[in-house]
Amino acid sequence: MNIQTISTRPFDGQRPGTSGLRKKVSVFQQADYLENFVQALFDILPDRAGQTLVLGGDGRFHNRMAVQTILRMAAANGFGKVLVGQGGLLSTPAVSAVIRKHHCFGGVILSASHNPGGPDGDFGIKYNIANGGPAPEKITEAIFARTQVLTEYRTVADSADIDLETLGTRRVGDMMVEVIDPVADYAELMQQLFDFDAMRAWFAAGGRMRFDAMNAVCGPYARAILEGQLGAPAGTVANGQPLEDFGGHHPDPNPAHATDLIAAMSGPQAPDFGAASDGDADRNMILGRDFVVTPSDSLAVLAANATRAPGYRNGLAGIARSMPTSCAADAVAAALGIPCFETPTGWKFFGNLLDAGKATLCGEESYGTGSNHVREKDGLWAVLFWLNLLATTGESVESLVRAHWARFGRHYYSRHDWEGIATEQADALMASLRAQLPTLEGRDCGAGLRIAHADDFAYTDPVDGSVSTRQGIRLIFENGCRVVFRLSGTGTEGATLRVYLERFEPDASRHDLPAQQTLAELIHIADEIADIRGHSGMTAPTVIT
Ligand code: VG1
Ligand code: CO
Repeated sequence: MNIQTISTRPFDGQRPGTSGLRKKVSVFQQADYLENFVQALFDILPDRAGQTLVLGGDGRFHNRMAVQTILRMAAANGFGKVLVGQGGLLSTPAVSAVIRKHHCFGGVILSASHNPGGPDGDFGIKYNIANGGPAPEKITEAIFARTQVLTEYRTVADSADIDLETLGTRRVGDMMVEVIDPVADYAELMQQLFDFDAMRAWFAAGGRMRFDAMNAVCGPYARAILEGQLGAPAGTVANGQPLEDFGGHHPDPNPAHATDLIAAMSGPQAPDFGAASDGDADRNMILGRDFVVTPSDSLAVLAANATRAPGYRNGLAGIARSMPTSCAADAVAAALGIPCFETPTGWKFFGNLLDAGKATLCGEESYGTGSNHVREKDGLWAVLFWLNLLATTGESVESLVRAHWARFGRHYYSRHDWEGIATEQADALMASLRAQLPTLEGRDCGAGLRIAHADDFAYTDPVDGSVSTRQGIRLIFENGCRVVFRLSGTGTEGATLRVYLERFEPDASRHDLPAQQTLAELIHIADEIADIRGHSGMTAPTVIT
């Protein structure tokens, strides 16, 4: 093997955010940019010699080139073998499943998730550890530190691109590369968790579904499982072909970006069940006919009905949710007599709880739901879980959610995103909120809303004791209402302020109100305290979900 050592110099800003390093494609296209990050990663993995790595991405522009680059660097850095998805494709949850099933050392996922793709879009890279989950902060910070002092990287010279299209084994330098079916291991895992016979029967009896894969990586998975194994009619999966630019759309399954699906799910002729997933297939959106399920409610409904799915028949050890996610899951945990953990935003914080057997289901308000079957959130898993519930109860999506509200009360919830704020202005807004914290507790904001508690969320991991601070400003009101402010860690342009709003309504006669109306006072209070309009120079949020 002809190993070549190339000198390089550090790039600024190679610090992974909420979920990996995300930048504009043009940034990643700079000579040595990707190589530096990958070398920094390999450098902090001293035990890598001879190990097996998993590699794949969501198929966005630059995916194929990056796969070839990383294969050459993995060979030059002593890895023994890489399992790479056919065509360079692997969804985020599939990488997690493959790492776990084949006891691999780790995995590299090429994705910027729900961010737009194409030459003018975003690219991203993230590393997952041997448990199949996102690298914890200790590792991402070590990678970043290494990027800042790097002077050279290693690759294999004179190695042509390998064929990623045909399944089978080949070599890059002295390293084995196995091109694997990206769907097989994942589909096998789903069969162990869900009642495939009941779901097959649901379709056979005329149950109708529309799954929008948003021209992202979930298409092949959804087609193989829904249309292939469960007998859903061809065409159930819409936009099932992965495209390098996702057809020019944001592959972001929410009411703002999945407008085609929302339209298709409206009216008496609409299918019974609608769903979508994001760029790397770890997010999900759940819809009934003329009915949208919030992700926080989805987590709570799945938790309350978990024993209906074979994989969860013995019940749940606990539930974990990210801090801004609504407290709907807490109510279920209390009823089940199991713990509910509150973590910072980002799936990496669930890993220890899952590994330790403390939590079985996890969820985030950002359309992320998952369980201990892998160590990532999993879009199609959540969709199959819902389908399993529909098939085994005979209920509709709407009736399941309404029954849930009647039993546990309804947590009205919304997230307002203010995108593209100048970074200094967004930082000033957060600094001002932090400075106000001591004076906020006890403040009467009118409309029966008094702030009982205000803080900057900090988390101590109950398993390894690691502490993460400055995870979002929380205003918790005496009646349980909550407002949370935090800055996004996944964007690539300016700053995005996320404002999370929540109000609990126990009274079943008040479960049919428009969410924005119910939250209007909180929205007003949030704007007043944070002076969002003043800092951003904007008059309204850019995305409301
Ligand atoms: C967002 C979401 C967060 C999620 C993260 C990665 O992060 O809010 O809940 O874990 O994206 O999801 P942020 O920092 O922009 O708020 V994905 O599907 O992009 O891997
Ligand atoms: Co994603």
